[in-house]
Amino acid sequence: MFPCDFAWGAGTAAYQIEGGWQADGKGPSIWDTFCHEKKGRVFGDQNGDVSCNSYELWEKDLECIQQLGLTHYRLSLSWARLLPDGTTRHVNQKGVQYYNKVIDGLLACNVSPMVTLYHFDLPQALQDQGGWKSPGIATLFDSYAKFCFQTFGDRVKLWLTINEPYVCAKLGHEDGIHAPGLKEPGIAAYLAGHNMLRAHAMAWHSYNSTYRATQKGAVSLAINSDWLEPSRAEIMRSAIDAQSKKLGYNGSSRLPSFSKEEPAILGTADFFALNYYTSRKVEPGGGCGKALSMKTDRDAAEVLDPSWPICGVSWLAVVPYGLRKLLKYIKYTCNNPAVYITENGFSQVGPLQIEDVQRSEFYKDTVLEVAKAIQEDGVNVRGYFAWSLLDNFEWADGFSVRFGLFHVDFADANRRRRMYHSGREYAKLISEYKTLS
Ligand code: PNW
Repeated sequence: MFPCDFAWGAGTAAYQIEGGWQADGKGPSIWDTFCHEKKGRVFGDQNGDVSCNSYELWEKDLECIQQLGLTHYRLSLSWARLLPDGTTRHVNQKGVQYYNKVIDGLLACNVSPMVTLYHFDLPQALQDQGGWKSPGIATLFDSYAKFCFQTFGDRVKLWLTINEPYVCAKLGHEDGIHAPGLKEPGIAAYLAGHNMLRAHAMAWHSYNSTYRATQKGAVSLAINSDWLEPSRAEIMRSAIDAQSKKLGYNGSSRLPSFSKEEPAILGTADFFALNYYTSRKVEPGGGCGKALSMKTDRDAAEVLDPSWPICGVSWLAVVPYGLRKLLKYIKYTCNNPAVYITENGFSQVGPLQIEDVQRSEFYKDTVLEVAKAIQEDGVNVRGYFAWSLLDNFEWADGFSVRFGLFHVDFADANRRRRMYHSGREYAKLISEYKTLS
């Protein structure tokens, strides 16, 4: 049912699991600052200072990966661990050694790494110069990317430049609930998003021209998308321009155009990397009149179908069939690309349940939808990565929301990892499908 080289994976991100926030010369990132600077931003004023302590316990993570029988593991690099001030002027060799150990450890167990260069944790030194709002960030990101391709690209063949530019732009620059905590509605998120796409494209071109021939890998960026069922068409460019006109703004000063740069931006993805969690019904309306904001520009309301069960966090309605519909949509609108589902998961809140039957059912149902997308719809799905390998620091929700296939005891000095029932279920699915294919 699945191609024999299908990637069966699970994912994590540096700030969410590593800890070691000041270890061995690492520089501060915007998430260190965001958590430490002010109370009331993160559930229980928690932070990722130690988290799963994967900086020291990475071998334990390798054991978890092997217990699941994964063929692939998605991890992210901490930019500030490698380049403490964000630039290649100073390289932290201890950081390089750490990721070398992890990557070599994975390969020794026959597990292929998929590496994300940026998963929400900008070096604070670069935020101090304007961060993603500043056009110069694209060149700095490109230097960082080239450094990583040069250093790890002999062994890493699947790269993601930026994780979820939308979430980073909107939650970090419009809503202010993620680092860097900016609340500049209708302005900063578009600029940040624009610059993230420029940064991604520059890094892709660097890989394409300098590293592809020898390293033979593939580079993309991870796009999060819900499955939305629209009741009318909406184009971002024209919607923002129309709204700007109404409010007396110049549209392209809010959403910059790529016109001059377009040839350099288009086509800079070697595969489609999709993070899928949930679905929504969409109705017209939902703007807030005169206020400048993404919500007003969009003027569409997202509603939950009452028949969809909500799991853990309020935004996460469980709709496995939405993934199949979205995959089919991607096949037809994006010219049948190779697709990796780089994140998909189901969270748990409240009292710990190791026998998490509901989450086990979720993985079974979802993997079946992926199988149907491949078999019946002919979508070129190349891999599936569960989010997440471990319970970890779930951003503004701290440790109150658990996405792991393994439970992590954050009260235990050794951060004991224990497989959930859903972990066993996922391992079973992988081994069954592997024998079938
Ligand atoms: C993704 N939302 O982020 C991230 O890539 C992961 O780091 C994170 O742990 C995972 O999803 C689970 O949340 C999201 O509010 C953060 O809609 C927020 C949202 C969606 C995705």
